[in-house]
Amino acid sequence: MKAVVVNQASNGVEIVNHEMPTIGHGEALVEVEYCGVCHTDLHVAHGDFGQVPGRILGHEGIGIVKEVGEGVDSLRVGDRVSIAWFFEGCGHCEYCTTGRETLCRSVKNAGYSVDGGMSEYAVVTADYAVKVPEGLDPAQASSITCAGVTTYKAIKEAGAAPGQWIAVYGAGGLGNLAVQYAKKVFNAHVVAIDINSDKLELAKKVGADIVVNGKEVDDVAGYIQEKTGGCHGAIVTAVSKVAFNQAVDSVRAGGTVVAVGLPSEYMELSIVKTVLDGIRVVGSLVGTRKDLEEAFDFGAQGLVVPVVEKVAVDTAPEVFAEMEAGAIQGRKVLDFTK
Ligand code: 8ID
Ligand code: ZN
Repeated sequence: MKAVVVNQASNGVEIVNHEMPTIGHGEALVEVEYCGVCHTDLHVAHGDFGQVPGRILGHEGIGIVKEVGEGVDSLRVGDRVSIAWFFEGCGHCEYCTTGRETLCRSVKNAGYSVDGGMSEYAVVTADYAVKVPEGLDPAQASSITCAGVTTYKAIKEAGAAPGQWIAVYGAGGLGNLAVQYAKKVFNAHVVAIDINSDKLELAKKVGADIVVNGKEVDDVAGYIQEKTGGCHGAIVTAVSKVAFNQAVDSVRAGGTVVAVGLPSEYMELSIVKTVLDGIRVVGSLVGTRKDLEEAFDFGAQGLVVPVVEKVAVDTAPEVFAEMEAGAIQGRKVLDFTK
C-alpha cells in the first residue's frame, strides 16, 4: 500500500510502498479516505520531537472501518472514524481517569509513536477511534480531527464566554478554525494576528472582527490593547516565540494565554506582569475523545466549516515544503480515494 513516511535521514518525507498492516485484539482496520497535513507532521518529519525514520505520518486521518479484531464492540464494519494524534491512552492512570487523557504518560500518538493515517490502510485502537457524524464531509472532518479539536479545546481552556475578546495568533491550518470556533461556537469577538496578509484575508472571511499583520503593525500588543481593551484570552498557534510574547502583552488583567504552537524555543514571561495582572499561561494538547466528538458535531451542524483543498497523495513532499514556506491557506488534505 502507498504510505507517506519520515525519510531515513529523518529530515523530510518520502512516499513508499509499505507492507499492509494486520489487526490484533481490540483493533480495527481502516481504509483511509483523507488525511490532512498538519504543521505537527512537519515537526515530526524534521525530528523536532525525536527522530522516527520510517514512521507513517498523519494524525488528521478519516476512513471507513473494513475489519474489526476480536473483542471489538465499539465499532462496526462501515463506520467512518478518525485517526487522531491522541491514538490511545492507558485508560487507568490519574490523567485517563480525570478527563485529561491526552496527558497520559503511556500515550500513543498517531504519526509519531505509532503509524498514522497517511497510508491507504491504517490500524486504530477501536475504543479510541471517534466516529464521524452523519452530514459531515469526510475531507472537512479530517481537518477537525486535529486542527479543529485542538483549537476548540484551547478556547475552552481560555475560559471564553460570549461577548469576550479572543486573540488568535497564527491564522494557518489551526488558526482559521480557532477563529471559527471562537466566533460561531463561543460567541466571542475575535482578533486574528498573522504575518501573511493572505492568511488574514481568510481569517476575516471566516469571522475575525479585527485582523492585525505583525509585519505591518509595530506594536501588535499595544494595538490590540487599544482596540479591545485587552483580550480575555489568547490562543497561540503561530510557530514563533515572537507571537507568544505578544500574546502575553495583549491580554487584559486576569486573561489567559493558551500555548498551542510548537516552535522549539522558549517564551519570555515577565514575572511582574504575570503576578500583578494575574495572567494565566497554559499549554493545551489536542483534545479528548469527547472534545473531538463535540468538535465534529459543530462541523456537522455547519457552524464551523474547515477550509480544505484535496490534493493527490503523490504531492505530499511538495505540500510539506509549502507548509514550511507558510504558503498553505487552510489545510491541504491528501486524497486516498483516488
Ligand atoms: O495540540 C497541540 N498543541 C497542537 C495540535 C496541532 C498543531 C499543536 N500544533 C502546532 C503545530 O505543530 C504548529 O507548531 O501548532 C502550530 C501550528 O500548526 P498549523 O496551524 O498546522 O500550522 P500552519 O498552517 O503553518 O500555521 C502557522 C501560522 O502561524 C503564522 C504563519 O504565517 C501561519 O499562518 N505565524 C508565524 I510561522 N509566525 C507568526 C507570528 N510571529 C505567525 N503569526 C503571527 N505572528
Ligand atoms: Zn496536528
